[in-house]
Amino acid sequence: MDAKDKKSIALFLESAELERREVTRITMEYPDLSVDEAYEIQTEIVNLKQDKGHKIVGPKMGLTSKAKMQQMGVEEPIYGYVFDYMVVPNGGTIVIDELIHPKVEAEIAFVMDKDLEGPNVTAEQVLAATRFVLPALEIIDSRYENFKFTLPDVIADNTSSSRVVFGKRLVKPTELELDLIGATMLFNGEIKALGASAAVLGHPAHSIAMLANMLARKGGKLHAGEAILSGAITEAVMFATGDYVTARFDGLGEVSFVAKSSK
Ligand code: OOG
Ligand code: MG
Repeated sequence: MDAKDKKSIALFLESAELERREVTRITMEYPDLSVDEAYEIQTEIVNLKQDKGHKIVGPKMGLTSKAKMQQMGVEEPIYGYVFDYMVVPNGGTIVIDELIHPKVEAEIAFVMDKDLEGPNVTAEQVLAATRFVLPALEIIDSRYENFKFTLPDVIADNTSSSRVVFGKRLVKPTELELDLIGATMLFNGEIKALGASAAVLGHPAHSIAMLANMLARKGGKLHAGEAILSGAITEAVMFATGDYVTARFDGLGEVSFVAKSSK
């Protein structure tokens, strides 16, 4: 696969996002697509978005729990990027017809005080470099038919990044047992999913350390001030117009949105 192919796949996936269209997964046409090539396609998508003036809010980790890896039929965590136009204010509206077949999951986000560069970054170093953690709801929306993909497919598709809602409570990581945070996700007051933060690679700081180390392979790093999603604590659940979605986290408060149709 040459650079031109990677650019055209990036355009194909980005237009699927912007036109809210599900598409056949790219490994149907390119069955030998490697993980490295998939990250190069992802980089092309990041370039396309930056060329349009969109800013990176932060990188995100995905597929960090056994449950998630099983749910999606893949074997290793992945990373992608969240952009400014994806952020919805806490309590705000997700316009459902802007999206294809969105799902929501509860996560803990980290904001770094200092840049952090791998390799060999540890969870302890992450905690020492963290300004605060905050609760989040991530809305993922695979551009692929039926939300079905292989590992290279989902990496190329910027790890299904679509929307994110951050909570308001900012807490120093040392004030919490960050691996023992219980979270519930409710739709219209009814529990739809629940979990504990240890689901995220044993400890969410471990996920952030792994991210720093994965980025280092490409000369990248975590930047001070970025809001970084550490990966889903709960399973991802489909929602529909009219749903009022809330996640409640032990020690971190709540975060919510309402799903509406533009019509
Ligand atoms: C990929 C994104 C997964 C997470 O937290 O696990 C993710 C997907 O499942 O579509 O964001
Ligand atoms: Mg996620």
